[in-house]
Parts: sequence; structure tokens; C-alpha cells
Amino acid sequence: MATEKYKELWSTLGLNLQNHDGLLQVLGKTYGGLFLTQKSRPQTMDYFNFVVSEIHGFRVAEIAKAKDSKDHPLVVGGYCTFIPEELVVAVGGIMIGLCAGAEVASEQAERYVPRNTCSLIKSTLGFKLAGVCPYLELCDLIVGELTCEGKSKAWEVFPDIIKKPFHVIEMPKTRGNDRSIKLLAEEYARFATKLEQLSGKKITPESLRAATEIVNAKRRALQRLADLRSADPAPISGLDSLLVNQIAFFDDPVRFTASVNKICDELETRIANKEWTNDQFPKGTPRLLISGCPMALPNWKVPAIVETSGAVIVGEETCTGERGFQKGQIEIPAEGMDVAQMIQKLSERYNCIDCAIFSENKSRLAHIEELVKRTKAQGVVLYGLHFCTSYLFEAMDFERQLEKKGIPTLRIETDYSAEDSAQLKTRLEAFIERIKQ
Ligand code: BJ8
Repeated sequence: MATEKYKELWSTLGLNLQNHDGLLQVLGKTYGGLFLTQKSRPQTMDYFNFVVSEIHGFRVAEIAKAKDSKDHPLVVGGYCTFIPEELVVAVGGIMIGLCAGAEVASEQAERYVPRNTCSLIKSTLGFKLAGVCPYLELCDLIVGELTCEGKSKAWEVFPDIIKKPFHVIEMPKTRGNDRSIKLLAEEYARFATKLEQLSGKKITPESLRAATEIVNAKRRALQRLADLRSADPAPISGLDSLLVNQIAFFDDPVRFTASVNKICDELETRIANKEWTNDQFPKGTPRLLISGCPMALPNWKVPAIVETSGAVIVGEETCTGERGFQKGQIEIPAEGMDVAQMIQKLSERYNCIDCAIFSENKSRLAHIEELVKRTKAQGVVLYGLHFCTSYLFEAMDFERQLEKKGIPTLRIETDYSAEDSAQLKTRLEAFIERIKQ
């Protein structure tokens, strides 16, 4: 991990250098052990190795430099797939996903949020309290959304702790209908106004169309990668695919898209070469789909256990998987539309994201089944964080229904600690054995 050369920058941003060093050390060691030891990795993952080796370095310095330039892009941090990156890019801004995926300063966080709050929220707050997130410190605006109860209430306490301008987007309770599309369009229009005020730039049909093209290209590349994983042998591990999706939340979108397309080119060559073998996951390796809560970087716990227990993950029905870019969601606003019409289109697009919080079990289950078919998965792991009511609730119903249809399903409830790793490994190994029979 690069550390020395960025110390001055981190210090300027107000990080706690001691805590931060500790975090980077653990991260570097974990990454080396989990990712760099994998066999048959695509060479094009080198770019992503670089990004992780510079996780709080290169990109942070790049954004800091841009902020010092005459363009001074607005840096916007968010916590949900529903925050429309298109609008941020349309004012020349930079969008960063701020959800955290490691257990940091939990006890401190519990002074502000109840103990029975999910790890994702607690860790995101913990990163601020421990002073270890340079991306948060670079932000000019933070956006929260009224999704689950935990996040909705967290936005009442976060602003005082974060001490940054904070904007809250109201969310519909259901999705994909006229009322939900209208509400989200209104909220996006209000967000657009906020972005214009803070950036001093007007969103025009041209700037929004150009932004939409950038963001759509990113989603297309991610969808292309997701599609390639249906091959057997799997051309890439679930861990590597997850990493790519996690990095999508903070890397420069144009550079990121090109890097993902390079991986896809390499994977296509692998798949076309009938002689190619995967030394880590040979043909016939049990294939699993993960569905449920997002896995923010560096939450690799469950995928790491799965992929060191004899199975490969071939898809993620999560917000760090394909929930945010699944087929049918990409719509480039047509020529001739004004900004209001384009925002309406954006609302329609985002209304396709089937987060458990606003989606009926029926449509979510149909999506999981479609993914099982498409990825040729032989089993489903329903992944829920403790206290995440929406995903834990649906998992009970889904387990019953999927099993009834002959799809082996395992329900997992966990958090960011390593305490249950041995128990999870035993359960996952037994599940994988069941699939093999
Ligand atoms: S669109 S999944 S990113 S809300 S794990 S904080 S739900 S208690 S993250 Fe999410 Fe947007 Fe939906 Fe996706 Fe709450 Fe659950 Fe915690 Fe969660």
C-alpha cells in the first residue's frame, strides 16, 4: 500500500494518520492473501490491483488536484444506488459512493446509533469518527436518501458529525408506478437545483445527455462483465468481479469503463479458446448466486469463504452487483428532450432498481430466478446483514419458494466481524457439498 507519499495530503484532509495507517495495513494484508493468491486471474485485473494498492492515494490525489484547478468540480458523496450520478456528472462533478465495508470504530459509532444498527451504517459512521475516509473529507455535498429506517434516521444525526452540506432525497415506498416515478422525478429535479446552486453550473440537455452517455457506458461495461460469467468454467472469480463493482463507486467513470472493457476482452478470448482452463475453478465447479445486501469495499467476507470452500460465485443480485445496471434499465434520453423530460426518464430508469425496500417479493424473486437461469447458478446464498429487516424478511420467503422450485438456497445473516467466520464456513461447505450431490 502506498502510504508515505500521501501523508501530507491525508493530514491536510484531517485524517487520523495512526488509525489510517492501521486500516491500510490490514487492508493490504487481506487483499494480498485473498486476491493475489488466486490462480488463473485475468491479467487485466492489474489495473484493479493498482487501484487497491493506491486505495486512498492516487484517486484521492487526483480529486484533490481537480478541486484546486480552475474547474473546481463539485464532489458529491452518497450512500445508495438511487443517487443519480448522471446529474452530478452533468454539472461537471464527481460522484463517490461512501458506504464502508469494514468494522471500524463500532463502539464510537454506537454512541450515535443504536447497537442493533446494520454494520454498513455503523461502519460508514465509524470511518468518519475514526478519521480514516479521505473521500468523505473531499466531498462538497453529501446526499442521503430515505430508504431503510436505519439510513433514514441516520441522516438526522450524520450531518452534525460530518459537518458538510447535506441533502436528503425522499424516496417512494413502492416503485415502477406513476406515483413513484412522479415523486422520484420531483426529488431528482430538487437535487438538480441543489447541484446547480453549489456548482454554479446550469444543467442543459447537452450536458445531461453527455453525462448520461458516460454513466450508461459504465453500466454497459459492468453488464458485459456480468454476462460473461455465465460461461463454464467461470472466466473470472466472484471476488474479482465484486472488486470491480466496488471500485465502480469511486473511480473516474471513463477510465473505469475502459478498464472493465479490457477485462471483458480478455475474458471473451478465454471463453473462445476451448483449450483454456481455470486452475482455480475448473469446469464443473459448483456455481452460486449471491442475493441481498450490498457488500461495500472491503467487505469480502462471505465471497472469500465461498471461493475457498470449493465453489465459485457467478453473479450478485445486490447493489454491489447487477441491481443497479441490470438489463432493461439503460435508457439514453432521446434527442429533442428538455431537462425536465430527461429527469423524468431518469426517474423511470431508477424506478427499475429492485431494492427490497420498495419492491414486492414477487418481482424480486422473479429477478433472482432469472439470474439463476442466466448465470447457470446451482444454488443461491441469501445474504443479509444483522438488523437489515428488508433483506432478512424477504430471505425467509425466498428460501422456501426457491427450495420448492428445486433451487438449493442458503440463508445467511452476518455482520462485518470475523467472529462467525468459522461457523459460516462450516455451513457454506455443507451447502456446497449438497449441491455437488
Ligand atoms: S438501493 S440496497 S444501496 S438502500 S444493509 S443500510 S438496506 S439496513 S444499503 Fe441499499 Fe440503496 Fe437499497 Fe441498494 Fe439499510 Fe439494509 Fe443496512 Fe442497507
